[in-house]
Amino acid sequence: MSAHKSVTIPNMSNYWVPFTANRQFKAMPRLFKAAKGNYYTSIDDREILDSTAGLWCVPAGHGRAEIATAVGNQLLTLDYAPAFQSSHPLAFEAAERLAEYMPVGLDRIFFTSSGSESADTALKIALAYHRATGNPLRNKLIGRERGYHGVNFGGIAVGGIAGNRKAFGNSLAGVDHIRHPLDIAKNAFTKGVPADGGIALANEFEQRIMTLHDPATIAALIIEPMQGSAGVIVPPAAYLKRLREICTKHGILLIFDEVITGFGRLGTKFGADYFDVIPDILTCAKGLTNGVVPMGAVAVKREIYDAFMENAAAGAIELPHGYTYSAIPIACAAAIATLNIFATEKLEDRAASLSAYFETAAHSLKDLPMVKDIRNIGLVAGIEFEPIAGKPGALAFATYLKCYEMGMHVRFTGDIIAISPPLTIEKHEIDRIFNTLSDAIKFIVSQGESGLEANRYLKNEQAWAIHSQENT
Ligand code: PXG
Repeated sequence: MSAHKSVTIPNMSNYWVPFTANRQFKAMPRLFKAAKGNYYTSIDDREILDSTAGLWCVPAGHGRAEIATAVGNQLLTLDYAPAFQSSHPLAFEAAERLAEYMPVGLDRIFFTSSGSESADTALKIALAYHRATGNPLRNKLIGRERGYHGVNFGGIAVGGIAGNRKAFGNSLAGVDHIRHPLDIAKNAFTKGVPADGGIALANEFEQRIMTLHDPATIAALIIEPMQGSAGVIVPPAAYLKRLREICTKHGILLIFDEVITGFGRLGTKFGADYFDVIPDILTCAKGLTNGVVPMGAVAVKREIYDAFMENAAAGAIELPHGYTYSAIPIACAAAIATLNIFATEKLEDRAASLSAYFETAAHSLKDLPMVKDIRNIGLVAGIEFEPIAGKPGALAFATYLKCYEMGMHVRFTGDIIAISPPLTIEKHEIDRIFNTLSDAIKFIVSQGESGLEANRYLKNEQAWAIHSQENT
């Protein structure tokens, strides 16, 4: 078996892998060594279909030469310019281009290096805005159950994923959460946006949360238009519009976290465009550079920016906030190249035109055993399993491993599989995604208890190599 000998597994002792069960992973790692288009190559030379666009961040597909060239040239021209008190022309160009891409009115751009930094930046801007405009008592932040706004302290405070919060102490004070809109009992297997219940659910913000807090003390409401990380939660019709009305009525800033929904995922530029609701502040990251250079952005309405400019003393720093890597030249080069690709290839339109086909393919899994719900919008689908008593997440994890063994990368969270391919995906690849997933689920369920044992999926050459070498 000479092919096995060519697989070299690195020493895995030192790297602490994020959001991963490290001991389990290091016993059976999934390592990629190359990527092109909609495919990865695994370290044991297998082609792996990328049904998740990396971590939702590679909308234009892998290995885009336009971006690589722009970044490479930029590195050799101006590698770094101090981000505070000086800058470089490409930062302004990237902001101008992004402003043009944003929903109308959101044309003042603050750059960060990630979605987490964007969330915390947006929350800080909201608090500082109210202070700058003479309302310092507006200092409470409202998030949503099952919301994900990254991993920094502000983001986990307003975020609503219990597992991401409870290990980290007391979090921020003055934070509360509205309910999430997932209602499987009523809406299981809904195709696209659920029709009913949106207004009543949005009204709860006013009727329940505000009565607890006094609306005049609330600075901002932060939500994802579609909740991604917590398992593809599609809001019911009219819900976001009603939330917008309520926020406007009470002077509360509405923040859309579009780290996942931005850059064509729903078949529109942003979720704001899909739902025809314009927030006061919009955050993004991931697809902004096609995932290849860390970069996030916070777009704010011009009035918000102007309020900072008008209310600070002459010569004063209007917003004491920023990062060493805010708008670094290579990130700006990558963002501009990515926006060029979107403009040329109209990837949002491509996603929109594929979404009906994708929806039908996703819902073809409806009658599989253990499948409890299927949700979809644009080029996103969530497949939720019946929970297995005492083994939360085990079926989704086994499905993920089986898919990997079968040559496909999916995401799992709890008992949910999330599919979000590059927007460059082809119809035959959409077929392959859901056929593979269907085969994987059928196989695992047919195996009963033993189908859930992670070790049994160690069947590839990479696994052979791991077990035939000594780890330090
Ligand atoms: N906001 C939202 C809505 C996100 O989805 C972040 C903020 C944080 O971004 P950074 O760049 O700091 O990671 C995210 C990130 C998944 C998955 O598979 C989702 C994210 C990241 C990794 C995996 O659900 N979302």
